[in-house]
Amino acid sequence: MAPSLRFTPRRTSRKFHFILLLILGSICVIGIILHAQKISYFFRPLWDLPPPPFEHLPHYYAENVSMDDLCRLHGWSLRSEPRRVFDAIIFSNELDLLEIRWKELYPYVTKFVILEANTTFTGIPKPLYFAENRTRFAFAENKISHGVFPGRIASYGSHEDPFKLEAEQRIAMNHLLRLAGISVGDLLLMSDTDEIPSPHTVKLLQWCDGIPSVLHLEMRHYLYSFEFPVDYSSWRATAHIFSQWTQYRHSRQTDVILSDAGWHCSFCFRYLREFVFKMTAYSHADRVRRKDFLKQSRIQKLICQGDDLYDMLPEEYSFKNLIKKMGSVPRSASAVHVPASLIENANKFRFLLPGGCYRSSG
Ligand SMILES: *[C@@H]1O[C@H](CO)[C@@H](O)[C@H](O)[C@H]1NC(C)=O
Ligand SMILES: *[C@@H]1O[C@H](CO)[C@@H](O)[C@H](O)[C@H]1NC(C)=O
Ligand SMILES: CC(=O)N[C@H]1CO[C@H](CO)[C@@H](O)[C@@H]1O
Repeated sequence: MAPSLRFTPRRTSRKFHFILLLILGSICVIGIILHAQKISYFFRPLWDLPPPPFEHLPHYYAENVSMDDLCRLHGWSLRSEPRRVFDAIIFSNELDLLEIRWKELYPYVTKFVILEANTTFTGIPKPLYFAENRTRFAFAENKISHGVFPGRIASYGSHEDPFKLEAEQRIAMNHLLRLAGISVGDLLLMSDTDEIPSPHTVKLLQWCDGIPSVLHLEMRHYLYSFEFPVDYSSWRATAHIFSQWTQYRHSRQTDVILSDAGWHCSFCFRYLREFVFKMTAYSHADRVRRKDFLKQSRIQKLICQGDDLYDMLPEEYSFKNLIKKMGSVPRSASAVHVPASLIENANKFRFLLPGGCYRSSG
């Protein structure tokens, strides 16, 4: 109230404001330095331009329509004999989906080419899950071509460049494909284990002449199981007519995509410990902050709600996807357009079907 009191601190107050600004400014700078990675990640949508849109090829299919008619509907023509098919994957730990995939594609595939590394992309040692469980895949043994990629262990505190290791694995895959006997004109499928082309799609591509030499495969995207269909956003899988210049890749390669060509089941694991492995495989143990996020009971709850594990996911998931997938995925009671090998083995794969969201810790 007293005017004299209000007056005297004026100068000191200016000085005080200046010092306060200085302190706040320094805190900001320190904060930015400490969290540079996170902040640049946050602004990634600004520098990570979206890919150009795809040209969607219509895809026709119904049971009992002849191959000749199907080829002609697509503007292609029937071959006198089918192309040989090579199915190439770089494997991590998705044993259940691998079984469904190989049972689904077995009749059409010449060689299942599978490469697995003994470290993760970030240089953490990992078991050779496929090699250790190979007897489970005896049904496909005559068609398996398996290779081990010798990874490097990153020393504590240092980080292997995941992009470099990934590039090396792709080169190893090119080599393994040649060892498996691929030749010019064969059909080569490049995808992750959990991106499963539908059998009729593979049959169409192996029986028709005139198909594009490189083609993306659009897949229905599911989360945790076939109970939670997300959308049709999966596009990374490709089919190639092999030439001497074909290189193994898992990125944008052409503008053409064949619609509704399979299933992409993300995080479709049987055991809670497999979720934890997937979530930590990309980061060093010392970088997994907020360990409580990995608690199995929390993961179980999110799975049954179709809710996103997004706050536990590794950094590779872009901001845009995070925003898009923030809501929970509505539950579906349909198990109709799903892999036949899943329905034929429904008891073994309950956890992938409607009502099967409870997982054991394993
Ligand atoms: C489909 O074809 C099979 C064998 O060619 C035949 O047994 C079956 O009756 C056909 N189904 C329909 C719906 O036409
Ligand atoms: C991976 O395999 C290579 C070659 O067999 C071996 O030299 C290396 O020690 C292995 N690394 C791990 C982490 O097991
Ligand atoms: C899912 C599964 O069968 N995993 C087995 C794979 O092989 C390892 C090592 O032999 C076993 O410990 C797992 O139980």
